[in-house]
Amino acid sequence: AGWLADETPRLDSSVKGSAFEPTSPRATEPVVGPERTVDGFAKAFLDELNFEAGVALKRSTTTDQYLALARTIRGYLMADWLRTAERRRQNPTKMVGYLSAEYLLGRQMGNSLLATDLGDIAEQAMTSLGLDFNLLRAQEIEPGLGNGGLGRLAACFIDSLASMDVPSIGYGIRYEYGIFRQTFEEGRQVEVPDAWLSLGAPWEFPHPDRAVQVNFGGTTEQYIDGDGRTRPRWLPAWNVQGIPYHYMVPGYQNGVVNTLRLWSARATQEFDLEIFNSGDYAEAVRAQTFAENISKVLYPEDSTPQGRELRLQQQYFFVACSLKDFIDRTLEEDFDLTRLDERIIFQLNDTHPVIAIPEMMRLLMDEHDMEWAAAWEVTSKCFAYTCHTLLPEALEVWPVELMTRLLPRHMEIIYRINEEFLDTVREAFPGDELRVRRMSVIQEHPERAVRMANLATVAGVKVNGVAALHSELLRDKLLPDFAALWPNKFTNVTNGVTPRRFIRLANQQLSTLITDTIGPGWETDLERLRELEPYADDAAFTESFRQVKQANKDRLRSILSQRDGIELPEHAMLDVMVKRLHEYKRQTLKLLHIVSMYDDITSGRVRREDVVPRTFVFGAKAAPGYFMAKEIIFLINSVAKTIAQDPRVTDLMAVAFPANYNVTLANKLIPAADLSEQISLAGKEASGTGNMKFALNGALTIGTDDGANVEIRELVGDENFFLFGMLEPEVAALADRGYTPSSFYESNPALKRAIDLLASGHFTGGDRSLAAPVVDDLLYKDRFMALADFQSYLDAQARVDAAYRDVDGWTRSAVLNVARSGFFSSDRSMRDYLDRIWMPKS
Ligand code: GPW
Repeated sequence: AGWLADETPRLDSSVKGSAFEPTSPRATEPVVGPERTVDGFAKAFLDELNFEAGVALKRSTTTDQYLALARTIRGYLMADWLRTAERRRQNPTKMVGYLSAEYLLGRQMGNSLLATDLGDIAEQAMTSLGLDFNLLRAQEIEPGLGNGGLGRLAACFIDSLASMDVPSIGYGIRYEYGIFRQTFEEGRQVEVPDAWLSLGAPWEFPHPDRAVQVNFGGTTEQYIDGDGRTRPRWLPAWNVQGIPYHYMVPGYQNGVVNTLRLWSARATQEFDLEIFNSGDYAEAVRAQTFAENISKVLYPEDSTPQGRELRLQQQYFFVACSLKDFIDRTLEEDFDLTRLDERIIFQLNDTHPVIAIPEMMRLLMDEHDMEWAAAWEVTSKCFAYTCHTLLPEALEVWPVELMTRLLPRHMEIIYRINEEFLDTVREAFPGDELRVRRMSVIQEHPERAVRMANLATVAGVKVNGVAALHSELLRDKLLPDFAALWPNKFTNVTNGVTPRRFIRLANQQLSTLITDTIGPGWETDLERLRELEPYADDAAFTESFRQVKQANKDRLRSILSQRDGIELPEHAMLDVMVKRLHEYKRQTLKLLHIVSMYDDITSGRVRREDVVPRTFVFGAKAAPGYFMAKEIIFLINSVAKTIAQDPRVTDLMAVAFPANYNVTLANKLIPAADLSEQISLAGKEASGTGNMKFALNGALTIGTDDGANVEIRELVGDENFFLFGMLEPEVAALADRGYTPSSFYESNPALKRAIDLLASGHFTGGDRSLAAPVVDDLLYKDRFMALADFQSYLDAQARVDAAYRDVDGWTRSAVLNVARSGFFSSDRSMRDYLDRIWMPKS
């Protein structure tokens, strides 16, 4: 048996002996972590604190203690990590390479404790040392290396891949600054840099020894190679180094620890040499900064790429590092690259990493001597593409001018891919030049640019959308020409979320209730939640279920009080809308409902005793350059403040907008929610994943027939879901007829009252101009048809009120939401990717 071979016993409490025994020769000795006892943990912790950090316990700060605790926990994962890597090396099989510009990981400590099942031991060890475990846990700044749904999906997927022991590796960028921290000043969003590394980075392992060089710019030329063949080559103008940082991705209590490899940019020797030679010290340091800018900051635009040069540099940077890393380090030295597809499938998380396709061609041809046809043969088997949107403004295009300047060789390759592809199109559809133009990888207007989605579709083995409806629209409306050419290329994989983080960690009490009721094991077999169905009518169970919800609400109230100084009423329906601020998601529709309810109460139109008290919670970041989104945030905050100061309504409604919604806050908010708001215009939200988290935590959804809402409703049942709004075909028909929002305003008195009240300045200190940007847009543009869906939304909210008054009926529905949402585990998503894309049987 080799080092750390499979038969090495797993570490568990039965492993005897000190962790700190000198190791015998590494060829035979397993890596042994610290002992799984309270004393063993405390000793390991003190060793970290004293000998690694060089701090005495009684002199140590909370930060010192947090860092030592983190390093102690990761010490317990180390043996499994090394063993997993070695097992994979011994038995090379096809791997999944997940390429994503974003990973919105959330805090690492809780997840690592759950994966190792060390929570109790760690807590007792800290207590035995006189330390406050929860205070230490609260120190962690979550790695916010993503914007929203797309980045969080990547984090859920790598969690599932590890929990299912799928050979896989995640590749991405180690941004020095993640998504900005949101603060409010006078109700307006102000962004603060997210210096998440400033406390130290106990979860990462830098490997400067494994740096990779990445080239940029310059020109290409033809040259005669040793065999007398004319070949192209790239003469780059500058380069940077990529330093890999490894993160552990532990599976759920299964002894597997996968790797997430994030790249950080650093100036190369050449930069340093220039420093030396030029004698211009300041200029040389500037050059260094230039190189390091590449991984400096996450672009905060969600679904609206700005087409910035630095962004393309980031994309190429991490993809070039990753492919080189895989080919040079992961494959055996003599591996035959014409069989590369037997070792890897790269999943492209949207178009951000699509430059990997020409990069793979370049590597195979220019660096590994392959001919075009052979290189294409294998490249076109190594990538699959996931699309996460339908919004035209979200589709990435890169100007040819920029692409040529930054990546001249790649531009040549893209042209050639396109030529051969368009030949195929012309063959299949002779004489159809309009079709050729629509399908071309190069768009001509408004400027010549590379359509990254087309490139991904041409090269990908499969193209998938992220929910059933989305995949259908993707195939039939966004890429119909491609579907006509390659009908079998298109498939669906409905998104999912990890039950480890979003049920076990976020909702411990519900988890305990579930385990007490159906036994353990549901965390990795989430369809087992079905076994809860019979308990929807069980008095004892539903009573406990209600108590759990109330406890989660109480916890949230105390968190919001401490975190934001927000005081919420104890007993009110908790109505939550948390997601990025985007017009298509329609936070304004929610706001119109709130204003309408306020107006009903203050005008006496409804009797106070008929009102179901509600607390509305928003969480949303706006892209810093997205004007309308920021105006909407301001207006929500204005309404919240006015309502809080109006004694006519404070006992019946409250609006809370805690700043800086992130994964950490999501974990506190979602378990407390009664009502989940999923109200995008039908056809615009590709999937949504928050919607799944709420259902799994026993919130009922009010939602449109959009994204994964469709599947949630099918599964939980119509009677346990509040559907409203136009269906996608109705939306399309209305858009074709021509949509005039003002006609809805004119003909609907309730809508008119709500809009007039917003416009009046009532919520903005009497200043009408402050509400005007949002109100005028709604009245005269309303691209996402909020006014058209308003009445239907109001009617659905009335049904929500009625249902909520029936405590037993509501609880029953909530239980059924949990019981019937097991499908939305990201483990199931991974199974679908394996079956339909990565390892298809046929
Ligand atoms: F525009 N999504 C996101 F498609 O969070 F690229 N950021 C993005 O930039 C894009 C999509 C992009 C989201 C979708 O809006 C959401 O519906 C989906 O659930 C999520 O990606 C994961 O698939």
